[in-house]
Amino acid sequence: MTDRRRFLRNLGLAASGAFLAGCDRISQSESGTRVLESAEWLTRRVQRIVSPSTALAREFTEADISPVFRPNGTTMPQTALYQSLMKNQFRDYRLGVEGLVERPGEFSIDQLRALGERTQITRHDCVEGWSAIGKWQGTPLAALLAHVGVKESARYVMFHCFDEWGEDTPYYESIDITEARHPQTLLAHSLNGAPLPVANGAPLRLRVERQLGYKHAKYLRSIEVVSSFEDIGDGNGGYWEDNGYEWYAGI
Ligand SMILES: Nc1nc2c(c(=O)[nH]1)N[C@H]1C(S)=C(S)[C@@H](COP(=O)(O)O)O[C@H]1N2
Ligand SMILES: [Mo]
Repeated sequence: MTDRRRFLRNLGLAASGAFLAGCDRISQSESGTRVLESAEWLTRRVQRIVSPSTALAREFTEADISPVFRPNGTTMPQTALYQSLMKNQFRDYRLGVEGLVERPGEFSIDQLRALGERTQITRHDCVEGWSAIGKWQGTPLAALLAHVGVKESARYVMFHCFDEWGEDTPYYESIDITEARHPQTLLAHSLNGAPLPVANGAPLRLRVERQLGYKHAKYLRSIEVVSSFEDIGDGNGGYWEDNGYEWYAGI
């Protein structure tokens, strides 16, 4: 853990401790959860102050690339739609773009590539305690958002995935608009110079380099620009968030 992360964590704990000490009854109630969430929100605000929203995640060299980029979570989506796209080498794949945008639409990988391209060698950190360094190539999400035109009321970008965890529960994730426009936030189509392997999220996945692995949604089906994610899934902004993980997973 870096000193900065430790500092932020302590600050988060101190803040929630201060709230809870004075509000024992609230901590037992439903609004107690909200107090804890506000501490997480505070951590994010402080992290933004300590490291500005434009700070880049560290980038590495070709020599640092891990021989194997370990796949994790879903490695082969079982849904009929995904299976049929895969049989055709994803030639019919289109990313849906919807929600609070001026020009919603569907984009092939080639259309996305025409909007812009970035390559970056970064380290992926999973909460389960492993890391891997890989070279990612893709379209900056900022370029796609500029192309479709984001409406004033937009606050978050949701990522809807092809794979399901349990019946009718697709994996999903979300980030805020600032993170979405960060230069290293990519819709990646390639890993280490080759099209994404299925195990790592083919044909398109998110890279959001300043956050933990579970934020990097694989198997992207569509993205949706929203003002709130209260009504999506269980309302916590992501599949793992609905199962207790933090929404802001800064490294
Ligand atoms: N759609 C989808 N995205 C996902 C997951 C998943 O199961 N499904 N797992 C997450 C987790 S916990 C991690 S660590 C990374 C793993 O990416 P990798 O398979 O390329 O290593 O993907 C993330 N994105
Ligand atoms: Mo992970």
